[in-house]
Amino acid sequence: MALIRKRRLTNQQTRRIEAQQTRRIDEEDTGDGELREGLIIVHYGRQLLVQQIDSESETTAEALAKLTDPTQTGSTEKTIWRCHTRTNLPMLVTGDRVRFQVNENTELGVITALHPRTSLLTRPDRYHKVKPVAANVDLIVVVFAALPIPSPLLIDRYLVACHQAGIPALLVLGKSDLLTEDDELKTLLAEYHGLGYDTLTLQTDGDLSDLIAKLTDKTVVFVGQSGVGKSSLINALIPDANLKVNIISENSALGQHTTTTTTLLPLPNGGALIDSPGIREFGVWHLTVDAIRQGFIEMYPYYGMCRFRNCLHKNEPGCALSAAAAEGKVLPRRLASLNRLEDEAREADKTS
Ligand SMILES: Nc1nc2c(ncn2[C@@H]2O[C@H](COP(=O)(O)OP(=O)(O)O)[C@@H](O)[C@H]2O)c(=O)[nH]1
Ligand SMILES: [Mg+2]
Ligand SMILES: [Zn+2]
Repeated sequence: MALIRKRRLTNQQTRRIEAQQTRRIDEEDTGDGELREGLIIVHYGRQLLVQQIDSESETTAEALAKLTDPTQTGSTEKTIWRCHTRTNLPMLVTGDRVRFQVNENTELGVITALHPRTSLLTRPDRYHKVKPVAANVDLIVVVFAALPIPSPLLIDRYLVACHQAGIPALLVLGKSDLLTEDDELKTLLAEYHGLGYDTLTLQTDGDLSDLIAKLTDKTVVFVGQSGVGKSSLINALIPDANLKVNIISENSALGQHTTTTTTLLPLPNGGALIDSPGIREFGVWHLTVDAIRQGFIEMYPYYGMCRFRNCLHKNEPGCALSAAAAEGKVLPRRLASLNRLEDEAREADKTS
């Protein structure tokens, strides 16, 4: 992803950016030895753990593939460093790619540069300010299941949030052992597939090879209602995932905060998983009307086609969206979702 983005820059732009970064590093040079390339694998507040990698040009998956599992005992070389960050950098998060230096005496690192991000996941903090939680994620796995009973509206919300973040979604219908022959959830999943979303049906103790194939070499997060089976799936993909998170946190003396850290773990077949309670809250907060419209991709041909500019698409005369729903060109359920989310957004704007 980083490479693709770079190619879009002109050579001149690239040189200018490199010059800026180099200058910043010269200024910040702590005199603590070589410049290293890194991947942030844990962040908790201002404390960060950085996995040293070979080069800036590698993808995160390529970089991780070369490393021995840091949680395996017997690995001799130290490759994970506890770091703090320069105050002139933006708030850094798990998944970020950085340049850093290590003080050989204290074994503490200083992050001196942040490489361009391909994506950034955010969530509101307790003061309703937007807070970054993970960077460079390239796939969001939205999990739902027969139990707890899913809300299609919630799935639509997640999809809007994925669009807003500019990250593709994979819709997973889990706990397939609970599905009946002609389960309406199968129809629901097929509808999303029909809209162009990638979908998968599975059960945690079943064949996960299709899921593994879709995650390979990507940096992914799992989102979805509590109880749908995210942790179970994560543990099936990464044996002892919880234990590994604990080991990494304890090694860094962040142990007491394990439950609130955001951690990156390598996927055994390539790629990485970023997880935290904060990430699981992704997509459930206030969305803007603009983001909501953009998140309903099948409605694009009808936006702006209604007779009245301020049409609310609730059966006003000449409403292009209502007509499309009546003619079966869009799903009435999705139009209802769109209206409901827009109402909610307008209501929130009024009260805030
Ligand atoms: N029937 C069934 N239950 C599952 C499956 N996967 C997980 N569960 C159960 O669903 C419950 C919630 O799972 P958990 O992984 O904690 O969900 P999370 O809250 O999304 O992390 C647990 O009791 C799991 O044992 C599955 O494939 N089928
Ligand atoms: Mg869980
Ligand atoms: Zn309309």
